[in-house]
Amino acid sequence: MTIQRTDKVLQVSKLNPNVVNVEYAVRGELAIRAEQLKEQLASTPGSLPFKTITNCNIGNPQQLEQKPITFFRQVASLVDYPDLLKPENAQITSQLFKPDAVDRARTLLAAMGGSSGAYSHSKGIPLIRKHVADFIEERDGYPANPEHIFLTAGASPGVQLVLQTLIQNSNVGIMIPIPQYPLYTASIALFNGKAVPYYLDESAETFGLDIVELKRSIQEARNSGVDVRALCVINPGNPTGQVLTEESMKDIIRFCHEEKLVLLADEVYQTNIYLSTLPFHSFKKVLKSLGPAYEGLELISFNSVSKGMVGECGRRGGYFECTGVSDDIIDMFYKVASVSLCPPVQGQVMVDLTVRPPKKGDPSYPEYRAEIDAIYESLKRRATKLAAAFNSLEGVICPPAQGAMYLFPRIVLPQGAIDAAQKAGKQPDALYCMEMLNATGVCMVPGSGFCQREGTWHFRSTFLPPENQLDSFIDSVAHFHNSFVKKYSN
Ligand code: DCS
Repeated sequence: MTIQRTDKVLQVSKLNPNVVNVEYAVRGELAIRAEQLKEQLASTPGSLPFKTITNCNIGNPQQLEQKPITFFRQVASLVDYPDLLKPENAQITSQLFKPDAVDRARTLLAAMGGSSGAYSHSKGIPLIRKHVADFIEERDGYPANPEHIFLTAGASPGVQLVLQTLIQNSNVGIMIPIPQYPLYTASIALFNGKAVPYYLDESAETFGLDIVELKRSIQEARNSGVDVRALCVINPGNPTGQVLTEESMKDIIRFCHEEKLVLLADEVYQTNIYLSTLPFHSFKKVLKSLGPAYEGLELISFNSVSKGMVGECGRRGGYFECTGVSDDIIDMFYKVASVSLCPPVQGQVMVDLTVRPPKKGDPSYPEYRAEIDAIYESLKRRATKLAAAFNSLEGVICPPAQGAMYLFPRIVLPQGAIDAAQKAGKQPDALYCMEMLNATGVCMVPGSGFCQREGTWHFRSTFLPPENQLDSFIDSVAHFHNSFVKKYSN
């Protein structure tokens, strides 16, 4: 006989309220509807006015046909199936894999004690952390210490580990950009801290970061009693795509120094840079260039294998580097990392490959270079083409992408749409995105999911749809937009 339980222990009203309060738009209402439509297309083909779902809601390049980098996957397969490295398989292996892939796999296997199925050190495999430190040194021209580097399962758990440790109580404030990537609002809510918004200055050209606004924001928060402890900067920006100048980064560092803030630098898009006039500078390099006066500043920088030209989001690899952070704090991070045992070893392998790709003269270099360059050039072309297409729509202003993987156009919605949204209990840009999804199969994220200045509406689209599908993608979005404006203007 089964016992009927009428009063479940697990009820929303009895859960951790911080969990209940979390919102995460890139995987929210729109993404859920997109999944339903995908299932409908599979079970009842022809039942919808489109044939496929195009997921522009998330920066997930390989979901949209981007090919993995051959060398990376070769090493990953050899590491996962080391029988291929046995002498009796040498002939097959040499037909399929270049010698540098075989060498790298052997080195990595030795560094992980022989199997990718074993737990590693909780901060990540020491050799890979050493390679990350070498990469940072070469990138910035300043030394990096492997003991100050933590490998993580993508940048997200790194950000969460740091926020969780930093948020001492519910009065601790973390400054975040608005618009922001919702990892920040969601994690701050989860750990019961206070998000302290600073607004990026939107123009037709870009989203600027202004020190006057940082001062306003911290002043306002402190006046209302919030204990502001850290400033988060996303550079290049998500969803806003701006790239900071070195001057502006120096101002931010000085601001953090004066205000006694930890600087959290989210640099996951550091190779997604599209203008030669706006190169990427790491906060670590700019901080070091300012000399001993700023030595004391605490900086934590994040990177990931999910972005760039690598796009290996599903492998879950990333790292963070601590600069100017005391050893006892690093020990606390280590303790928390140990609770999750270790980051995925496959993700760590991807970090190794990302920071130590084939070099000129290596057998795999020509193919590697060609693949990276092709992805980069294509991303740049798609960014430009899509921004132009958005700008040609009535009531839409779209700054070009200086970096990252997204466009974040501002949209002026007809009053009819705003009224209809209010009636449906939705944000107007959420209504726009939902109607777009239902009409075209294109899934974007409304600006309200990233927060935005009150009274403005946006949507975020990746520019990741394959290049050969971009024209039809643009046509269907433009067709939808015109019908939407017409429908709600009457
Ligand atoms: N930081 C920023 C600014 C991001 O955009 C993302 C992912 C992350 C961190 C975390 O990525 P990983 O954990 O995979 O390293 N961006 C999400 C987005 O906006 N679309 O796709 C995922």
